[in-house]
Amino acid sequence: MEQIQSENNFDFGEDVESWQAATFLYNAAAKEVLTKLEILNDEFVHIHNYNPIEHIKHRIKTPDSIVKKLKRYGKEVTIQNMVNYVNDIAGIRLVCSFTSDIYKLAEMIGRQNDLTVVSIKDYIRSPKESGYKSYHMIVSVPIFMSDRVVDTKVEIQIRTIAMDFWASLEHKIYYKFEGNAPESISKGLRHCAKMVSDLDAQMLALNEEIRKYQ
Ligand code: 0O2
Repeated sequence: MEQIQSENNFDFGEDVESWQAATFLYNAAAKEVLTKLEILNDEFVHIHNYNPIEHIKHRIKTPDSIVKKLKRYGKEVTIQNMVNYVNDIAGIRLVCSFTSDIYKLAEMIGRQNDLTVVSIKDYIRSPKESGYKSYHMIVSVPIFMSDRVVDTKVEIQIRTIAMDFWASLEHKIYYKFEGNAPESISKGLRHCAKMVSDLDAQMLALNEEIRKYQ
């Protein structure tokens, strides 16, 4: 078998077949990481009788969204630039009940020997000005093909149900107003973000109290 290559130095070329090769890799990487996360969740249930993941969503970024992102970065729209600069082509979202689950999961993911954590953005400890909270990890996973191994990136977003609810609405509003929502709406969102943080903190405290009785 050929040596390991990273997706960045894997030659994709610039035709339809190259696009198919790239999407094949991202689909494979998403499947690989999804299976890993499901196994981690099952193991956790087996040992602790507790489910840290409420549900999992995944998607492959649409070509339209990839092009928008490359333009936002001021990059020429090429397959090689997409691979080099767009880190969230394969995206997995883990939705949990409690903030503490987020850090448990992040730690478990970080301990996996066959995944490399490329970067972390903790928008929970440092929320965005809009109020956005979520924990983002870019991991790289080796995809074993018949003649070579290619390390491929996957973005894992981890957040609570409440954070996810907020982010879905904010995402819709962001796109509706193309990033220029009226101040009353932005203010309303910041107010809701505060309520989401309070709700998460109170639910966590309640859950910890309940656990003392078990
Ligand atoms: P879409 O339309 O959801 O795909 P960088 O790593 O700094 O070059 P990037 O990739 O924007 O830039 O990193 P980041 O901040 O980790 O964001 C990755 C994704 O997280 C975004 O992808 C969004 O899906 C989500 N996200 C980030 N910030 C916000 C936010 O303020 N509100 C909401 N609702 N989602 C957010 P895209 O490609 O920007 O968007």
